[in-house]
Amino acid sequence: MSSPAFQMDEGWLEFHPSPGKPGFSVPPGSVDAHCHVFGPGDVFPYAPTRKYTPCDASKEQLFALRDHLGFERNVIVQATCHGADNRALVDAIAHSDGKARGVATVSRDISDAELQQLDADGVRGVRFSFVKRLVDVLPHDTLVEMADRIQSLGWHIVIYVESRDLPELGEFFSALPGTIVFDHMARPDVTLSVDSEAFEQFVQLLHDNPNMWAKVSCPDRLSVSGPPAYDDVVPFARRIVETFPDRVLWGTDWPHPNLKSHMPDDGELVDYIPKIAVTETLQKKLLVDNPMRLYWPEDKG
Ligand code: 0GY
Repeated sequence: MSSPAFQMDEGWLEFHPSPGKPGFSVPPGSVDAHCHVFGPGDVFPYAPTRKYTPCDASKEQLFALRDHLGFERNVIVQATCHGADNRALVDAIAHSDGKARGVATVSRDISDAELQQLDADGVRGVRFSFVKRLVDVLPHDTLVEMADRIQSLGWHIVIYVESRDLPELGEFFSALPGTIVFDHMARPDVTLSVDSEAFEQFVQLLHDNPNMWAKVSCPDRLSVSGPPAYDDVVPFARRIVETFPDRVLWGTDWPHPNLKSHMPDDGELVDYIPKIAVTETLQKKLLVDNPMRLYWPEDKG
């Protein structure tokens, strides 16, 4: 559904209305470390510069999904349809009873006082998209400047980029200070082999830069073989989880913006987790220890 103020894009796929209960029980304290809220547009308007108009996807619906899937916390990531207006994100965190943290998008002219306010609001990182269909201008200069400015806050950087652009951008990312997290394993082409040069390059980038992390999220976005198994993505995610067990995060990506082929059942996405993190130790690192270290360091025993 969209608000009266905004008409969602024609052909927009809405999130699953009644996801199944996962067969896999996530460990206690699990964090869904990549999800979004959209609007509602009549309360938190979508950005004039947006590249898509989604259906509304509220904080209440997100928190209901969290509980249904057995997660305890969310990391809400600012979606490009809200531009650098983080009000919907901040509002969701404020109503989460401390169970949500956020990754914001900021413009270059943000003041130090505004950054500090976002920190007080529960933001712990800034996101930059290098995916050309989602942004007008690639954010090189802002990213360099912001990377320095956020160090004193202890924040990290989230980068959304596609693997085909990594050869050009890898060196640039390697020069950035602090923790860098890549969304969706930098979107590998899963029709290539897991040992292909393209994926090797991503593995090497993480290997060479111990400050770099990866989200092993979004099989639904990367898969060609499709749901519910997403078998073609498994070797890629599994390799990253097993090679860098202390630097991986997982998230539902609810409400799944811009999907074209199908809308995943979020319960089935949870059932994908034990295929990529095959031991209890790996599952706990992926779902609890790593996100807690990055987003709730004060709560880590
Ligand atoms: C995602 C993926 C997408 C969109 C966004 O912020 C966004 O608009 O992230 C996408 O279209 O691939 O991570 O949710």
